[in-house]
Amino acid sequence: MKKVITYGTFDLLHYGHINLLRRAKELGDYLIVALSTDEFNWNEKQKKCYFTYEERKKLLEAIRYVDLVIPEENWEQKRSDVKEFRVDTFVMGDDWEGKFDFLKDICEVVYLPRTPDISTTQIKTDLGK
Ligand code: C2G
Repeated sequence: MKKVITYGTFDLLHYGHINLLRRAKELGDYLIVALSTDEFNWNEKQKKCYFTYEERKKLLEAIRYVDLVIPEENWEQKRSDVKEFRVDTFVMGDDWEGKFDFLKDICEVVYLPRTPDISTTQIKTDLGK
């Protein structure tokens, strides 16, 4: 069974996220999503999520492409996650191009093109108008 992992905040879930998850799942048989906790988002990414971790987790678990959701609590856990879950392929959108190449000694690293013209920031901006 080929296992794939990806990481993210996935707040205000939108079709760009779904496109990423669908393509990530197409690279294997089992997709793990490491979901950024509220603390990690605020302390490390200065992101204040609209939905809590538990709410975002429920949304992701309802997606047909997602097999398991685990918490992302720090930047350093990727290597141990890949080893612990015996992951074959690490996937991120290409806004992260090159940033996780250090994992190439233990798994395949794939950067997928982002879906254009959609982002949580844009949604918040548009709704604020
Ligand atoms: N994404 C995409 N197209 C968009 C928006 C997002 O393909 N229009 C992808 C991103 O490239 C990322 C995933 O969807 O791979 C989740 O996006 P975010 O929730 O913004 O994740 P991010 O804050 O980049 O967190 O340790 C890694 C970080 O947790 C990544």
